[in-house]
Amino acid sequence: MSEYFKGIGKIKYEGPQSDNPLAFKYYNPEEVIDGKTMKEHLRFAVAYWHTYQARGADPFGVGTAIRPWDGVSDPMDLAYAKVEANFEFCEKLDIPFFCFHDRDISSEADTLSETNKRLDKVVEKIKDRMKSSDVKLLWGTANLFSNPRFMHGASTSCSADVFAYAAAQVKKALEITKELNGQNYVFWGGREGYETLLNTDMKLELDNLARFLSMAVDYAKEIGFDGQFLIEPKPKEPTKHQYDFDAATVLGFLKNYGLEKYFKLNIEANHATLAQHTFQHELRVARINNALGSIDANQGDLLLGWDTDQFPTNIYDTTLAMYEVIMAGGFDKGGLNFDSKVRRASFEPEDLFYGHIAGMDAFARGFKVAHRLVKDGVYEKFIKERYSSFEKGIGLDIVSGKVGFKELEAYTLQNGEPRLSSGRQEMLESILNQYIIETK
Ligand code: XLS
Ligand code: NI
Ligand code: NI
Repeated sequence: MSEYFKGIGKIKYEGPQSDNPLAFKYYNPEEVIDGKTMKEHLRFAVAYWHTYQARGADPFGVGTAIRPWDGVSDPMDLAYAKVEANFEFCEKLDIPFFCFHDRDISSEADTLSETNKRLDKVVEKIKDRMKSSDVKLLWGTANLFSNPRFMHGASTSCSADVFAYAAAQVKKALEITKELNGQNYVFWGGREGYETLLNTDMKLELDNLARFLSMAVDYAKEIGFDGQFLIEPKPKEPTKHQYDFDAATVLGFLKNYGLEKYFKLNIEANHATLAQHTFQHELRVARINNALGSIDANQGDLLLGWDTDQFPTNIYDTTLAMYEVIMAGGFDKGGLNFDSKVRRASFEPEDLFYGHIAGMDAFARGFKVAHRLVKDGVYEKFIKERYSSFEKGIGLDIVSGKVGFKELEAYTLQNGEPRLSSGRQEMLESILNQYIIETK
């Protein structure tokens, strides 16, 4: 077996004092917190598409990346090389999971049946490599957006043949995800939306999207796939308007079609930014609806209107994200998938390591700060007190449904002007800073 990332050994935890850029400063995979190791709490995953497929191309220039598998031209040899590289990469970084689209692990051939044969061979190779490794599949998905046949969408295409093609592709993607013991299956509707309503039957498209998802639920039952289904909201890009706009929209859609018990959400930080929400907002919406499934860990740029998919380094964001995860009871089948890519000018293989180290340390640190905030009840105590008027008297009558407008008018006529207390936002923000700076 050849080594792909030569000259880079296993990345070790050396602590915050270390000046070795190829070491973890905060992510100590073996450190036990509340009975579980950090590795178990954070459940990091490598995104196949950004790490092994992307080459740094943008609309103004070709790829810049230098990769250890450059020069391998046969599509199967290239696919096998990337499988080897993936396991080596995850093992060197102590990352327990990876995620892929069907077309990341092997490229399309001339026909669907040839494509599926290629896929089977690569899946065999992955299965084989899994025997000697602890690295697992966090989730699989199908790429229903790159091929030109999906120009009008996949399950929301105007063409029934494209709908059928997409169904065939997801059927196979579900089978291989099951075969590889994937913990989840993700639906990200990149082209499930519209460019203009002038040519769009929105009602039919939404109904078809729901039909497609219920076919997936049925087929998963049929083959005994017990992974969690996840929908990944995104408001736009590549399509002008995407139906899975944000967490609240997706939850409303699922309820509308009676699908809510089969799906949870995969929340991506940069998609929250594009929907003009904070990452914390999207996670909170998911959490209070018992639908926080998994996270695509990256960060966007507030000055840019597209998915920059940068490695997450903002400790405030990672802290508040992990706060929501901890309050949701931690990850069950989900995890933190680095849907993140190195910048175009970070073109060397070792930049892939720096990117992941940066993201893992940022989330490890955020997790520790969030853990202290939750343990000390900093915000929960304040919030409980802030809403305490609903625990007694007229407030209790309101929440227990005992009173209506008439009773509330009578109460108010007698009670007079409400007495309020401060929201203390600045004080709470200052405490957040203190925890971020002081947490060891
Ligand atoms: C694109 C999405 C995509 C999904 C998987 O913006 O984030 O990468 O995570 O299809
Ligand atoms: Ni994503
Ligand atoms: Ni994205």
